[in-house]
Amino acid sequence: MSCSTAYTVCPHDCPDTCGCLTAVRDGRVVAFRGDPAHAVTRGWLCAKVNGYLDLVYHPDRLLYPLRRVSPKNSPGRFERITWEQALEEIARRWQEVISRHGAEAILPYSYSGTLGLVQMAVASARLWNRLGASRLLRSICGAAAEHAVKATLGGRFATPYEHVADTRLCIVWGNNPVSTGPHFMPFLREAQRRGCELVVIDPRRTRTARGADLHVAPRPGTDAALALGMAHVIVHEGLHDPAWLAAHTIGYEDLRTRLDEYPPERAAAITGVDAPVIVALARRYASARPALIKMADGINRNLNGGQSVRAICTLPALTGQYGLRGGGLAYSTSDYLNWDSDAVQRTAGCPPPGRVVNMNRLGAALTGEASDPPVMALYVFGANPACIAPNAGLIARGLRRPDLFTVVHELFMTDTAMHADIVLPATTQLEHADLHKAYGHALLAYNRPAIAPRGEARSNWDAQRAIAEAMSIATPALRQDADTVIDEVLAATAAHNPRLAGITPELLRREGVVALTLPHGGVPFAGGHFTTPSGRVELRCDALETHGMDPLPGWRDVADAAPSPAGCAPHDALELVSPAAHHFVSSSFANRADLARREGAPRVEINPVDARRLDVRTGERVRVFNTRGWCELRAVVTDDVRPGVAASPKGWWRTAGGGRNINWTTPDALGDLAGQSTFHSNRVWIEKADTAAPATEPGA
Ligand SMILES: Nc1nc2c(c(=O)[nH]1)N[C@H]1C(S)=C(S)[C@@H](COP(=O)(O)OP(=O)(O)OC[C@H]3O[C@@H](n4cnc5c(=O)[nH]c(N)nc54)[C@H](O)[C@@H]3O)O[C@H]1N2
Ligand SMILES: Nc1nc2c(c(=O)[nH]1)N[C@H]1C(S)=C(S)[C@@H](COP(=O)(O)OP(=O)(O)OC[C@H]3O[C@@H](n4cnc5c(=O)[nH]c(N)nc54)[C@H](O)[C@@H]3O)O[C@H]1N2
Ligand SMILES: [Mo]
Repeated sequence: MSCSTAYTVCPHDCPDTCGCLTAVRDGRVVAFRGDPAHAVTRGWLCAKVNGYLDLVYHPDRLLYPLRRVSPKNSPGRFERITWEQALEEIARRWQEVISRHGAEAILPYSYSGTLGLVQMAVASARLWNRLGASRLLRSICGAAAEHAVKATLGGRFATPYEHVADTRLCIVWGNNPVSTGPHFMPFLREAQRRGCELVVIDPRRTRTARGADLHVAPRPGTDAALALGMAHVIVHEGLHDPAWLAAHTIGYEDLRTRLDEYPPERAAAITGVDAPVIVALARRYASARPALIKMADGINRNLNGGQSVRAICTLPALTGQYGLRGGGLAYSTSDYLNWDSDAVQRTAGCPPPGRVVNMNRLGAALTGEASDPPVMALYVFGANPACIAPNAGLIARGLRRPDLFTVVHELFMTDTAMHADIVLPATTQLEHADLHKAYGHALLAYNRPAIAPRGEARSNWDAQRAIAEAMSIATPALRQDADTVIDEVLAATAAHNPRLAGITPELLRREGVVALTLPHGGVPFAGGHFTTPSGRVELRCDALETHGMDPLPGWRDVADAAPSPAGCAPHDALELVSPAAHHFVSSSFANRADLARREGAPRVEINPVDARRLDVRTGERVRVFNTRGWCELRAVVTDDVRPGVAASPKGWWRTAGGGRNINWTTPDALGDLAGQSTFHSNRVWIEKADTAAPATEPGA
């Protein structure tokens, strides 16, 4: 009998990036738990990952390569093949595509099944650069917020969770950490015990909002007006910090002029939040020190997302709160450590970079928007676009193209894998090596493979190396194993990032988790230092003009531009947000029976006022639709959403909802900055499901 414990890291898309201890006996994992010594995990795991072994040993795991034996526009039926057969077919089909259409006709599509350096970052880069394939614009999640924060502050640096105990007022703005970053919560609760007030700004009463002193529910996409309304009050009542503004910002005079457009009454009319609430919140925020604004990416997934974030970023500047321990802005820690791009990409000797395809336009790209050349081969890994990407009905239509050669590398037969020509089995995190930085904290952790790959599963990187070999690509960058990649990228990054001082591969492999070295005890922007071109907070940011954006924060009256369906009045539409489900991560885990049971049937929440008008009661089946598509869901009548707004959590596979899910309705229009997805700028109509289905929509 052999026993051992491996240090592993939760690879999922979550700011917490937990450290885990994995006990193995005779080649099988017998215990999996949170690392008690990890400063954020502190010994406990969330509802989803606590049962991670149910995912690793799930009876539905794909264990062998499969080849499609049914036509593309019919339900997928597959036969088992060997890796040699799969690799031979992929190499042959890609060579054909390259010789007829060029390498840009190959599109790799991946996102956040794992966030590791090797299995995500390097696996999304090297092979595709070498081929000269199309490049994917990775804009489905937080592109606009990222750009807005970088333009305004210079980088994503955030107040550490540990400092939140000192916070006196916390505004959680369009973020639901009870579900989406649960390890933040004990730190916030500690602050609340010490008297910190909690305000949650969200169109929906979330689990986080339930624990708040004040829940403010604006209409989706109006946060810029709310923030500028608060800024108006702060400046007009002299609650701002002129000395700090003079020393550390540019564009304050211009911003002040802009604020004239946002008196509380106008902000109220735009947001649907009463003017006295805006005034009181502004006064409260400006008088609390330290005050922290905590946000994530949910707030940016609409047509105004970039400007919403820009406007919010002005508030800690107006009150001089950047650089204050426990104050300022907690968005993301991503820019403490950016992997050396050359070491990740290894573009030397590669063909010219391929064209860029915005991942939010996948359905459009597959059905004609990408025409020169058309997309003829798709390689999907660590992503489930047929379920979780916008306008999913159009994606399904594209995936049904008989002339499209689709390879999906997956753990499970997902909605996307069902459309594949070749399915390759992937390893879970316990079966491969990787290195993980985090976006919620500044700890770096090494994931040691705890067990051998199940069946014939291979990691993303191993599968791609095998494809390179099958294509006779001999470049050394595609020969290295995962640990060699880690060592090389770490060394190249350490050469120019002092935060890695003293952190060696040996240390990481020995300790599992190591803290980056941050100056000023980890207080971001201490001393008022910003890494923008001006070295200051750019309240006015001229660089944004090159993105076609107003250099000053502002609100635009824009909405889902899709026409109303025949017979539907525009004023009967509801604005639908589709936020995170508590028990899934995007569509990951939604096939675990225990978690699906706890999350309940796919649902849409509507306010009693709208429910009366629609004659709908809790538990009834309703059809949610617009001109993009429709799906059927269970109605939940609740005042958790404001009148005129509906909410349907993301993540259920279409098999759970009669062949479709909420993404059959979500828009593939792009936001105001960085090609951002706009899931929450979604106008839908709702009716009881016993009437006939609408006849025309792309996914039909
Ligand atoms: N349990 C769980 N955890 C997750 C995920 C998951 O799916 N499930 N997903 C992971 C991923 S990929 C990400 S990016 C993060 C996201 O983390 P969050 O941003 O916290 O998650 P979301 O639920 O997408 O959005 C947060 C809130 O924004 C609200 N919202 C939507 N539109 C607006 C708006 O216009 N204004 C305001 N003020 N609020 C708005 C929604 O109602 C929602 O409650 O979470 C990660 N963690
Ligand atoms: N309606 C709506 N839709 C949304 C959002 C929203 O707010 N509303 N949010 C969007 C956001 S924020 C995001 S980040 C995206 C996420 O979109 P995706 O990144 O597509 O996320 P998942 O649905 O979790 O799909 C990840 C897949 O990777 C697989 N996987 C896990 N580990 C591995 C591995 O090591 N190798 C391989 N090959 N596969 C693996 C999992 O089984 C899973 O099927 O969803 C977006 N979708
Ligand atoms: Mo995300």
